[in-house]
Amino acid sequence: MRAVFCAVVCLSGCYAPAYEDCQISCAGNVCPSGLSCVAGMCRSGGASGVCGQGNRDGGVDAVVRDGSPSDVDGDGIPNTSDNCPTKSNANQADEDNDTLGDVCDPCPWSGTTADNHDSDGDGVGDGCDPRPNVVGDRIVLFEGFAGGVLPPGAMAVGPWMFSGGTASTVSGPQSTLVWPIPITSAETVFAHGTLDQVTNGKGDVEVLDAFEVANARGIGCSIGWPSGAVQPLMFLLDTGPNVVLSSMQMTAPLGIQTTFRIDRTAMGFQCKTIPQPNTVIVANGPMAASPNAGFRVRTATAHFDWIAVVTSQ
Ligand SMILES: [Ca+2]
Ligand SMILES: [Ca+2]
Ligand SMILES: [Ca+2]
Repeated sequence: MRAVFCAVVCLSGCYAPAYEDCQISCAGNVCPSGLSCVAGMCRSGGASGVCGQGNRDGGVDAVVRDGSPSDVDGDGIPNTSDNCPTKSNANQADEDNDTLGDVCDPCPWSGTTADNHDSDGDGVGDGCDPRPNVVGDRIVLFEGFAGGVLPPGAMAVGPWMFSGGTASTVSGPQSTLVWPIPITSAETVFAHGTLDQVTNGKGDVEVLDAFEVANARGIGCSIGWPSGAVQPLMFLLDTGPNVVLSSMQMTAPLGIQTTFRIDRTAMGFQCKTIPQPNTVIVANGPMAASPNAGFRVRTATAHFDWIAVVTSQ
């Protein structure tokens, strides 16, 4: 009797997943980064069973995992040294070096205490939450390129290289690297990258949102020298017809690490780049039926450190 009691205490006390496995359905096989579609639900590694049956972890997921008690997420890293003990992350990637692995970090690209604090309790830390006082946001993609290869789920066109925690591409007509994202009422794309060189004075780097792979149409939040531009610009581009929707002059951005942010609500897009011109430009653009987010580089050499997508329900 005592043995049974101890076993129950250990299971309920040792197993407290930060992520529930029966909360997100995966219509279209699209799941947040780090999760995979199993039997219609997005689940972290090691999860099995039917939603709504059993209660091993005491949460609403009620899915039994395959891992042993000493490695509950089954990723090969013992609980005691796993930077995400209840989410499978064999590579232990930790972009911001705050000791929380990317897949369970409430703010994976900034490790300050204030940025990790989650004021509205929706699982997204204030520093990464586009709406830190409105519940309902979710990180559906975070990729820090720790794997050294094309990340799972990403689609690449052109010469991309992955090493040292970056994705880079060399001068060519254009290179794209995109990930499918769920269709929601609004989303925010964050990315960190650098335009290193352009070819013959022309070239740009874009962070894409609402991008359709089939016809290469979407919105680009871009910096550089688009065709015909004399001065460097930060601009919002409709990538299909290659039309600049809104723009602002900036000083030459070559070699400057830049944080990009695109906010979409319905068909309205806002673009901001930091450190410069550090202003918001807005435009209406196309809304994709099968949206992707990612990067595009045209006649330039560039590298990226990470990308994230946060959706709002
Ligand atoms: Ca883990
Ligand atoms: Ca972290
Ligand atoms: Ca939040």
